Amino acid sequence: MRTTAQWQAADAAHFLHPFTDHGALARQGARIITRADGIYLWDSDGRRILDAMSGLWCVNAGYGQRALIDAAAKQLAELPFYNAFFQTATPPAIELAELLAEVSPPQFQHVFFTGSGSEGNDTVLRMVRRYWQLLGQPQRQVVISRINAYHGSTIAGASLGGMSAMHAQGGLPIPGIVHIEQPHGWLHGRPAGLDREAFGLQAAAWLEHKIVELGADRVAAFIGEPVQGAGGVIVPPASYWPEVQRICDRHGILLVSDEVICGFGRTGRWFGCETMGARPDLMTFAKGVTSGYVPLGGVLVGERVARVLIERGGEFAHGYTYSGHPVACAVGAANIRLLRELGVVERVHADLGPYLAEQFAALAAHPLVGEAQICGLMGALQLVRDPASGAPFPAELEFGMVCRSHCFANGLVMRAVGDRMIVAPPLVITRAQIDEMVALIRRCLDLSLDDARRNRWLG
Ligand code: PXG
Repeated sequence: MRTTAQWQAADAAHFLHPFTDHGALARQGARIITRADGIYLWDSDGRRILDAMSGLWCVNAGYGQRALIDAAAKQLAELPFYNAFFQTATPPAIELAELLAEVSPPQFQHVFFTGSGSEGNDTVLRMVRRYWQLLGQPQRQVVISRINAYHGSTIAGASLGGMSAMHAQGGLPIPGIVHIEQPHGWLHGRPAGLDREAFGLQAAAWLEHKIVELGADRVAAFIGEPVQGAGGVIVPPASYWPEVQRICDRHGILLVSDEVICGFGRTGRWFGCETMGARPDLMTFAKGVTSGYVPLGGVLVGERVARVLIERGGEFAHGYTYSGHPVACAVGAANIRLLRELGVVERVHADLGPYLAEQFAALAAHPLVGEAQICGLMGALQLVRDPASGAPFPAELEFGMVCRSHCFANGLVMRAVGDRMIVAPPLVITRAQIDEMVALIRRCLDLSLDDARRNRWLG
């Protein structure tokens, strides 16, 4: 086995990482993760780390699940690959399609498989435009999305997403994609005189304004994450999604729920749209479908769209080599069965989610925390200079990164999105492990507060 320094040198010499400043990486050296079990990781120096991010929001069933490992090994030995083109199928892809229809809301009976969430959203863009073309309304091309949304990193995914730093690198978004503001009350300064639910209705109305401005007959679909994940776990007011649904219905526009993070139990239901009270026509999924053990994504296609594609569509000229990959689908099927057997989704809903919410409510009293939000087992702490006024730290301090460094040093993985500290632990976490996680978070907040005091950064 190589030493950590040897791994780091080889890494810096050859491996271009995603979303990484390679100058900084080469100077500091990558953290090398070598194994995992349950909710814990171990690095190449043998240090144990509590993975409060489920890898990258995906290891819903936790690490080391025998059922998933065995499903992959068995399928690799039996049939490691065959495609789903040219009127062919493999048993794992059929079984997973069947299981997905069972666990998703009743309008979903069909699935299109991809290799990732980004590819899933490319499929969404192709599919919604094809749908309207088949209905004789080819001018319905525009997809409305939201600022700060994350829908992936392919050309279509990054265009649908609302990340300005991504748009700035490479002339995005592509034509036909427009963005409205997100339902982020904190960012919008909790508009004076509006309570949370009234703000949710106002934020939904921004969608209707955009539809009217564009002309409804040009709009194909609206896409959104039930809870914006990579954008900082922005939990919308309860009034938001039902109102978005009404607006889409009123204008005949397709509603797409990007469930790549929220799917497979994260919010305490199988899909985030169920928690949020929406009835989408399409759902993008990835990550939690296999608990991240192997790459797999796809689009659940509601009957409104599926019937048109199947009955009037002829050939949909779209697909990927790995659409319905048998090993990925075998792991996906084993994962859904395991989540069911363990009753994971129900436990997040009835026990773990409310328990984490209680703990986060207590953290909200910490002198650095301006806002604490939880939905199921995803949560955010907004760090501020002054909780009373909500005054933020100056952006150039990158205070979230200060806190994140303390997390790393103390054996905890949290994500920093600006000054929002994020958790999304594996759904198999126990109450005792939530206590351990929250104690670590509190310690890291205290250490960050010491830094802020020492450097006179507080308001
Ligand atoms: N939609 C959503 C809602 C996502 O969160 C994708 C699509 C794209 O999936 P793939 O499988 O193509 O990556 C995602 C991915 C972060 C982070 O830092 C989040 C994601 C990916 C990478 C980093 O929070 N989400």
